[in-house]
Amino acid sequence: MQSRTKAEYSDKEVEALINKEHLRQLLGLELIPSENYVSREVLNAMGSIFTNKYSEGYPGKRYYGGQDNTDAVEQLAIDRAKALFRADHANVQPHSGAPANIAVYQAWLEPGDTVMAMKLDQGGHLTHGQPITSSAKLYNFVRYGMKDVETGEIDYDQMLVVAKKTKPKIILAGFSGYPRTLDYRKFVEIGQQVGAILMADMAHLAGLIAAGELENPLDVGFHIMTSTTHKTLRGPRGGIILSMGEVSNPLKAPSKTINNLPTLIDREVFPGFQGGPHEHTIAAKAVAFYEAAQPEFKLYARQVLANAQILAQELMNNGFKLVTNGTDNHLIQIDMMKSYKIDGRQAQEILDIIGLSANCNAIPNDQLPPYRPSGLRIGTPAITTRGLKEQDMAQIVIWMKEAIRYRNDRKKLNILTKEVQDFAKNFPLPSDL
Ligand code: DSN
Repeated sequence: MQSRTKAEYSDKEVEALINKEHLRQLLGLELIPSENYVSREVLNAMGSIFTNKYSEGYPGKRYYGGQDNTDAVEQLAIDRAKALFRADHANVQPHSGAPANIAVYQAWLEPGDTVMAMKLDQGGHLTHGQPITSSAKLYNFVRYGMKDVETGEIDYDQMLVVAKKTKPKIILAGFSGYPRTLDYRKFVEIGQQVGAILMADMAHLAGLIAAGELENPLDVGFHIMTSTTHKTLRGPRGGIILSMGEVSNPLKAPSKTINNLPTLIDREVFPGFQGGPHEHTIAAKAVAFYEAAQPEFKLYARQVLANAQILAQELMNNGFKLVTNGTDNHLIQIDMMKSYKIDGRQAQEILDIIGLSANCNAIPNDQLPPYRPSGLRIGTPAITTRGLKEQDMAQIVIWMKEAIRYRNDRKKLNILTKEVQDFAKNFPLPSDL
């Protein structure tokens, strides 16, 4: 298929690589749960001439001239994000999820303060205090985790015990690898008992929350929600910070109160942590927020969840051992060692050969190292955008199983690759439509 967004470049090397990547995306199926395919409108806004403009500051309070249009587009993104997530304030400038999380930590914490976050092998993200990160060097991270790895239920009693002992300033709900539902109300209760603010990192779930298919932590007492904009939300690569409280002039330092969180965060994003915002990305975020508010997006989110249910069931029917034995959201963690006695990286590489893209991931109590862990993480946001439905999930599992079984048989892998390509071609990339 010819790409509608295909451009001619005098730089033939870059042109060739873009075309090859287009073909890889078109002929394969994206199962990485943090990835998605954007619309042509999002892609065009990203490639718009807003990229030419510097706009340090916030709408109406910039340090450079010529800001009529950047002000308007950023304000549009802010207003749409607030409406979508029922937040008092939105900062749409973070370049991605990691800067968004760091800006929140810096807005509220002093060096040495404690943050309570999910155990990293149970789904917590790098920016939730992985020892090698800058945040872990500045702040003290303590952990909560599952009571039972077979169900994924969080041990809230133990969480309260640890919170009372360690007095965290922030309790963080969120993950990049946990397939179950968090009880946000229990987080709020614990936070209230120990005087912590409640922060949700909803990078993975934001689109499903925007669509009203999953609960919004801000509706039940959370103070802050960070997210990337490119996962289930299906926007450009970027970040946002939503918060509750009063919005005041970011040029004046406010006192450190919960009510002032929006302003504390604004000041920490700029000038605290970032310089010029990327207004072309902010324009694309505005488009994505518009798209996420449409009725079709609700149907999309529903289908993501329905596909994940069937995919999980098909995997289990075919001998794959899933962490927590299923999923409540869009992502699935497979224990590849228990399933087929290969590690997650081997599985990822085998699937890559036939055009199924997945990623290896640590699983609870993993005995293997992070670069070669036992788990394989897959999910349904991207394939659902391509148009795959419940009836297609069984076929994906058959390809996965066959690829693993015939991993040393090049001829068989070639046949599987052709099958995946012939199938995938029927589901164009949305930016090609
Ligand atoms: N890299 C993202 C993910 O795959 O979940 C998290 O930032």
